[in-house]
Amino acid sequence: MPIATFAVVGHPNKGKSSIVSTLAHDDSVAISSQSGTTTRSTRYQVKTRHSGFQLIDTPGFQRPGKVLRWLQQHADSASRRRQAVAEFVADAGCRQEFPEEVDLLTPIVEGAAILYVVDGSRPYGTEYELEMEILRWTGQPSMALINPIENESHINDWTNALGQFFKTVRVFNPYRARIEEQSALLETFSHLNPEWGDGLRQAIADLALQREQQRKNSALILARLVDDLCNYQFCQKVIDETQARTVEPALQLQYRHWIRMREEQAVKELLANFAHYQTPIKMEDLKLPPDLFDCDKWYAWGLNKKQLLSAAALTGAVAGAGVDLAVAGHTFMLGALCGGLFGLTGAWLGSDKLANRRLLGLPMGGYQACYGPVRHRNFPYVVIGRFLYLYRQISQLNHADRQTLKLSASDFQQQVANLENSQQKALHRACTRLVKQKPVDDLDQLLLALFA
Ligand SMILES: Nc1nc2c(ncn2[C@@H]2O[C@H](COP(=O)(O)OP(=O)(O)OP(=O)(O)O)[C@@H](O)[C@H]2O)c(=O)[nH]1
Ligand SMILES: [Mg+2]
Repeated sequence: MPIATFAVVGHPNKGKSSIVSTLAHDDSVAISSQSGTTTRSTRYQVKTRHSGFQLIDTPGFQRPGKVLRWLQQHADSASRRRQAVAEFVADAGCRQEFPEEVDLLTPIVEGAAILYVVDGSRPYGTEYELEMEILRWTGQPSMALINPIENESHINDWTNALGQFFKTVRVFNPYRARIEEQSALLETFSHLNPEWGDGLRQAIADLALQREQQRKNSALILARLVDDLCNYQFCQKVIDETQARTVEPALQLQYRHWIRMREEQAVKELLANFAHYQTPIKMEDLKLPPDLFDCDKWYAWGLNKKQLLSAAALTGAVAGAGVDLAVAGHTFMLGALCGGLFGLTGAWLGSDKLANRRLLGLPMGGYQACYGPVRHRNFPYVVIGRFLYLYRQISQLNHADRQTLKLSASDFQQQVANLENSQQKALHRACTRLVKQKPVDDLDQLLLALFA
């Protein structure tokens, strides 16, 4: 099957590389506000399961007027124009004098279709007609893309002008276009050359399946994360209880360090799952309220108090589920949820009510002092809530958009509330098992419902 190939061309600094980056899902494409960032044509292969296509990022036109004059001198009739462009790119003198134009026209002469990119936030001007005229001389299939870089003020003018040169004109914002809009654009490309139609349609179908696979992978990454975090404990051999007390701060530090690292690792896996390899994201930079150890603010990320209570009731974890929730929430249940669950070895618990600390006798003599695992009922929900939040940001992040992720409050609680009753129940049952360090079968399948 012939591989569909598209050369993305236009004026410098109009978002050509941005469009390539987003459509190829490739964040290695160089993008910058500096005009002339792309200096050589670069081919990006998009490989899908059964098909694929190619996008060629190109340098912008630099001297279209002079190039058009050269072409006009080498073609005395319309039938010679295509040949004149081929001569232009093969000419050593032209390569010297017009390196950008030779570079950008070469893939087109070799058979690529043309995607001509303009900025819809800047006014139309006749200077662009020189470029469009040169492109028309190549005789290759073509369409125009209006990228509204800052706003959409001049889209109408552009649409009218571009319609004179291109049969198809589309508005496409590489920073904002959602995955459905990207697929719709690829669908438009499939009409440019009938020979490419089947291959491109197959690629579009493959990409949809890939998206679904990414969703499943995300649920799997989360399942491993929440399972690991809920089971983790850090232990050290000690001689007696006095020594255990001295090492406790160190144990706690190690414990927290590992938990943080593990969460960061999951975020990296999530980024890689969506082919974001360069996105600079550090958990400290996220400023997510709260951090994983801020028990008081957990209700913002996990479930709120009322939901936690009804979760407990749903799974039969609380005796007397008929207790008035409002009253319970303010009085004894709060104690039960935020502190009481840790009550194993009173002397060890003191101020920090987050995790277990234990001193276990060892068969060979001496003791083992352990920190963790977290027993707070809300802990798995908090882990899940934070991860889902990041999932939403990352799965919708276009590869051209290199800004830091923008963060706002999570609506995890709403998401849980929207689940079907049976799903809620299964989730609550799983979380109850997790905080008791019991294994949960098919945890990823169960979590998948939250990745809608
Ligand atoms: N906000 C926003 N910025 C955009 C968009 N498209 C491009 N830009 C910005 O416009 C500038 C140029 O983008 P590039 O994709 O590098 O443009 P180019 O046409 O490849 O530029 P050259 O390689 O220099 O010819 C960069 O600063 C981009 O961040 C967009 O849709 N939205
Ligand atoms: Mg570029």
